[in-house]
Amino acid sequence: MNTNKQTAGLRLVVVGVVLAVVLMTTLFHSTFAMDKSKFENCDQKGFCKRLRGSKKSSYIISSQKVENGVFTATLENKEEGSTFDPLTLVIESYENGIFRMKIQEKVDAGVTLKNRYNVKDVIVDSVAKVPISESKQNVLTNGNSDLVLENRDDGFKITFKVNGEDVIVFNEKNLLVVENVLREKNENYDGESALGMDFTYVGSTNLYGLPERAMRLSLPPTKDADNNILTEPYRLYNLDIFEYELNNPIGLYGVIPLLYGITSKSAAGVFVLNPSETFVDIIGGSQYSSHWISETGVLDVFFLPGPSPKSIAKQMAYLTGTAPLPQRFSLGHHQCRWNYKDEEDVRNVNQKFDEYDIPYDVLWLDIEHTDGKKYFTWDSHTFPTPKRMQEDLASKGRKMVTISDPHIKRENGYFVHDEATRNGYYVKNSDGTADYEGHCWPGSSSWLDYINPVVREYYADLYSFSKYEGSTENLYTWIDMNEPSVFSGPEITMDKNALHHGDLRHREVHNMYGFYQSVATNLGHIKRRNGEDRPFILTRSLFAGSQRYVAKWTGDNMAEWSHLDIAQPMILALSISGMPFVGADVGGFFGNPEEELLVRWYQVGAFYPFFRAHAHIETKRREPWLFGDHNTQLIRKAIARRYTLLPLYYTIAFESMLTGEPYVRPLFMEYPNDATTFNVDDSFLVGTDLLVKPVVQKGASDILVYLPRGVWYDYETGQKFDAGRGKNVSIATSLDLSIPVFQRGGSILPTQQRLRRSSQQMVKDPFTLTVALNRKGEALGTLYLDDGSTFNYRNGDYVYRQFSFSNNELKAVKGDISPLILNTRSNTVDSNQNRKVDNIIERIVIYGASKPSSISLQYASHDGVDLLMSPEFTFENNVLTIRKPQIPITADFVLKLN
Ligand code: MIG
Repeated sequence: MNTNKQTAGLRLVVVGVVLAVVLMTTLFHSTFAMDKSKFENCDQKGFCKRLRGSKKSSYIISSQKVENGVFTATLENKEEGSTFDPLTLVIESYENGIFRMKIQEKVDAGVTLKNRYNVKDVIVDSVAKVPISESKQNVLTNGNSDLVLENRDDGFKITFKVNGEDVIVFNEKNLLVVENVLREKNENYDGESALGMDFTYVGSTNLYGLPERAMRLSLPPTKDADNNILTEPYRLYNLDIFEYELNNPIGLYGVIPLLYGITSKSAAGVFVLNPSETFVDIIGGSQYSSHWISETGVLDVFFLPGPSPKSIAKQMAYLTGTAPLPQRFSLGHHQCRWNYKDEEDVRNVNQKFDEYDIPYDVLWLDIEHTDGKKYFTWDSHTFPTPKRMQEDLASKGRKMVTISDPHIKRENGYFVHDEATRNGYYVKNSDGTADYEGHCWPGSSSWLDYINPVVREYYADLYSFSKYEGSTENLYTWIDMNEPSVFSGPEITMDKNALHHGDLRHREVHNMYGFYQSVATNLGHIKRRNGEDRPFILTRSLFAGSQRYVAKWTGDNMAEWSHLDIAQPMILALSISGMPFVGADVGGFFGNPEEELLVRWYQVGAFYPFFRAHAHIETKRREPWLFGDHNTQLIRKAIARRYTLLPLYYTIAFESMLTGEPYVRPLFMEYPNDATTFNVDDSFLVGTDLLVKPVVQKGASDILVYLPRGVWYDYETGQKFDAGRGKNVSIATSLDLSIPVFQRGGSILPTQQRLRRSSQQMVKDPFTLTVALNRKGEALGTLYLDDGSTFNYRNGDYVYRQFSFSNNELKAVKGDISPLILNTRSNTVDSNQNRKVDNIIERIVIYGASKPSSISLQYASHDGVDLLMSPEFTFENNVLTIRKPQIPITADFVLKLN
């Protein structure tokens, strides 16, 4: 053997490795860019290219009639010999002033329409139709809102009117196209079945919705008023985009096809029920329009009348359901990483949290915990005793989550693969002759066809304790890669011609694949304990309606300040579109955050509805104690803040289940008459009462915060800010001061101030009420309590308290849930509360009161004895603190400032 050659070879290898490392580091750090060559744009898609051009129709409405409360008509193209075939228009109506419009090919007697796919399982059963009548000629009304039909010279338009004002015009631009699936292919027509339509948002230049993408909340136009192209259209196609780019209209993992516009007088929108690939142009000008182009499916549109952004949220929830009350622990702090290596690692991390006295509720295991990426198995070397591991966590009141992806390893002997193969549960290839195969984490894989209800039942049963060996009641689930992500597929997803149950092509249901995995996983969690406890599932992909089954996070962000910044509008876009339980990876998934960024991220993340730290497998370890004592303390403080606010988050989540309002929301949702709020997406409200201003800039020493009208108080110090009719204030900030958080004057917040290891250990802790008075000296608040995990609240096993302050008196009474209930047909909560709890109120803090000379407190004790006392208080820096009133939380009381 020639040693020289060997050394030379070795040297070459070394040089090669060094080069590769340098190259990878530069790639990793400087470009961090998505690989655009992998993804297609509108021009590369036949249907989008055809319809994005100025293809205009000139349909007019004919043979219209209202029968049995339903409007039908024919749309005929005015041009003779037109390639636009006649269409059928059907309009129905639901409660709350919602209209639904469907347009399809007109079918002559004797001809059957090749079925276009009508979406199932998104619209809830509890919706109720309202008959339409014609109030005047060409005016359809549902008693709440109107549609005005008009035939112009160049085509029809339909104007949606709310409170007598025009809000949305359908087909103003004559972009209606329904490519006729009945027609033969010829040189002009390739037999596709694309849909096009346009909506004009009267008087609005602020359009919101269309998640998910890494964009600001108020969506900028993609075309100018003269139809010149500015950017790619917004894309609605669930994709796993590696290292996604900011401010790119391409769609990420999830889709909710809602787009609404607001003015200072109104809000109105459209929800387009179509899960096929869709592009949306926003056309600029003095009022914006949207042009929707879908590859296939049914043209099926819901007109939402608003008239406020909050009522749009409620109308979406009315149609697609609200998010159920989550497990209380899931509102706590989650610790994740790709990957905790083994049981020893888990034990250590768990123990360190206790050592550093940092609360957390859930430890997460990523794909490496499995045996060769075979989900529902464990790597027997690294995780030999998974039950014991979970029980160990449970002994501290903590839970575990494991990941379960929808790709199934094609390995004989792997029970899931064997069963799926035997029973035909996989998605099929395009000619239906074999199971669809692709490449993913485990290598060669196939995908369960969740569109099939039988497969959903099967998959649900995989979560049973007997099938999922090593799982316990304390184990919950994370579903990832469910766009679906297929490494070898076109645009990293499934072949559009792959065949699903019911002869559906993948293109027809693409955006609902993750939705159906969510449905099945949720069902599995319900079934495994016969409905004893509430599921907790996190998903990456979603569609409208997913909020009924899962929580959602925003996927693979980066450890960069710009990603900390964009997380707010991303979370808000999902929140206003019906998905309230959302969060972004704290710390940033790719890359290594500098210490300041990490601390800032915890300070904001502690206010996300879903609060989880996560990191890529190639990043440095970043548990909170690895950045020096001081930073550990700052992170601990941020997390502790979340835990003190858990009663508030839990109360908001309960109310959201009934009202359909999001957990966190943009300022414009609460202050829709203040046009300054329309472009504010770098701060947010928790419920209605906390205004959070993230610090997303390195080295910031002060920061401008827009406070809407009224009075606000620094949440920590009680310092008062009179915002008049709304103004910017400059606030000092530093890592030590944390981020600015304000409490709204007029609110009462329930908190628990004792720091514990996990949420479960706070159950018996006493409460602090923080009362912040408005200009009139008034305030309102609520508190919801239950066992934190079961469905027993349905039978009244809960406590819902209402607190109010006026005329120098703070009163507590039983809360009334009835005004919260969005739809009585879907309400499952008994209004009679019968839960017994022993918690007390240990402190009441009042912002905005003057110093009283004395305080009297009156309430009935447990055994009905009327108690009268004068609790101690202090008054410092304009903050009144009532010490140890020790009132039972369920007692009605009156506390009077004399
Ligand atoms: O392609 O399971 O977004 O959170 O850690 C990567 C490994 C697959 C993507 C998820 C991320 C998770 C990772 N997964």
